[in-house]
Amino acid sequence: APAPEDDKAARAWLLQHAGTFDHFIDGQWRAGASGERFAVRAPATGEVLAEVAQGGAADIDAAVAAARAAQPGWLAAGGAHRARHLYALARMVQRHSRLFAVLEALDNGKPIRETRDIDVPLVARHFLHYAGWAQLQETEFAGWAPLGVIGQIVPWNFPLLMLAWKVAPAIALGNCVVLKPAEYTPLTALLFAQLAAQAGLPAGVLNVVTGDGRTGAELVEHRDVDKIAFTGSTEVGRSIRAATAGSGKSLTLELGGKSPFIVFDDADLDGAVEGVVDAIWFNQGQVCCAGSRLLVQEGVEARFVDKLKHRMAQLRVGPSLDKTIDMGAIVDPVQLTRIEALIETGRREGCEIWQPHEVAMPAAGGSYYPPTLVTNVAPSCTLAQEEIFGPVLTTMSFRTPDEAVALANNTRYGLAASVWSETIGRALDIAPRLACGVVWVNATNLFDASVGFGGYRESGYGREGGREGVYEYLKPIGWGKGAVRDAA
Ligand code: TXE
Repeated sequence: APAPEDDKAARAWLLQHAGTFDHFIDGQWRAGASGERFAVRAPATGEVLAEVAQGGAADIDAAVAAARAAQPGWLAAGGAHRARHLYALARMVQRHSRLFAVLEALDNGKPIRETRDIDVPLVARHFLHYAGWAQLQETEFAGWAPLGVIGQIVPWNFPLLMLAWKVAPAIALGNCVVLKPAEYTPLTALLFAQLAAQAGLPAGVLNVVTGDGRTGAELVEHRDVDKIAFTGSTEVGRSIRAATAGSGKSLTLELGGKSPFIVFDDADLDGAVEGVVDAIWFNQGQVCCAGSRLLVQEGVEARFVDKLKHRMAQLRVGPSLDKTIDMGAIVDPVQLTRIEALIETGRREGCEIWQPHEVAMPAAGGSYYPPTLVTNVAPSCTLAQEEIFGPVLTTMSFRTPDEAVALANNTRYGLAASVWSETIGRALDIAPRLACGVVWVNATNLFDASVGFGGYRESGYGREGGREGVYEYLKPIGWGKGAVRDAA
């Protein structure tokens, strides 16, 4: 087996800071006003990686002031100038891709193969994509102006990628940002901010304030923030919506999901099995659009479930820097407990829980959960309705396409869906009937910076990526010549 990924560079960066991190405000490290810090752990082992500042109102205030002060100059410099900075950020990520990939894997617990091959390349891709839009700003968006200061709150499942989804369009279009990373995984955002400053990004354009939900709430409530962009739980999304109502702040919410994975009897079953692996065991199922509800057409259900169980038995669970693993650790013991509690509820409600005994769990220390298949699921039971956000797949069967659509739409969420059939007409017929923002046909988890991503219903609203993502960071101001510049 190949040796585990070398973590020397990531360890050296942590050591440079003596494992202790301040906020990154106005182009420099700034000690938190309260002096309070919290520990950030590696989910694979439980080891403390760093102590990070717990931000409060004074820190948020300083960061918002820095963003406000920087914004007019950042806008006035023009789209072509901002594009050069975004290209430089993309190159910076590419140059340090190994360091980012290892640090992300350490901090989040996900497999190094995922951070190396998916997260980090997509981060660079987002900055490249929005550099293009920055260059077009004055010609394509003459009647539009940036919003100003943007508060961005991101989750822990794709810490660096969610930073890119939010920061790239915001700063490309002349806004300045205060970013609040998730408390479990703040390290790659701090590294990004530091390297961005070294790559010449002007002070104040991107500020990072670390902390937990209280820090996020301070950012949401700050009077001088023009927009909040949030990705996280539906529950917190709801509280942010209430807190911003009537404040004049713009808001986009990317929240939870319970996405269906629909397999028709004429599907390429082996291909669909690989699709399921990607849909629910990628990032241990901690994915907002995870295909967590398998719906299989009756005639092939038994055969499909057999194939799937066989494949599940081959999955490898292990520490994040092991290059041979398919699944890493759950981000935090709190999340692990949530998953275990939901499974217990499922058992009580009569669901059957299956876990392959062939899959060995790593020795104690980290937070691991095995790949899990749930059968005998009633459409109304907890495991069919609640987002589990773990490596747990529920299965149900359907007879007709209409029944598949009804089952698929029978949740309060509406983020994504995946449809598998060799009859393309059938797949394309049901795709628009699925109440969700993204539908993949004979594929799953395809993301690109050029395509808008987002949900309906309790999965939130607004789109990230592509042209739709541009409009999330602009406001219409009329069509006068030079309107963008006048708005500054
Ligand atoms: O999310 P939170 P948690 C879902 C998933 C998961 C559950 C709980 O089901 O099991 O949420 O995860 C910040 N004002 N998703 O508790 O709390 C917080 O500090 C402002 C789905 O970790 O929503 C972090 O930066 N901000 C999801 C971010 O919100 C607040 C990804 C997300 O944390 C805040 C993550 C407040 N009052 C969890 N409270 C997805 N859709 O991808 C917390 N935060």
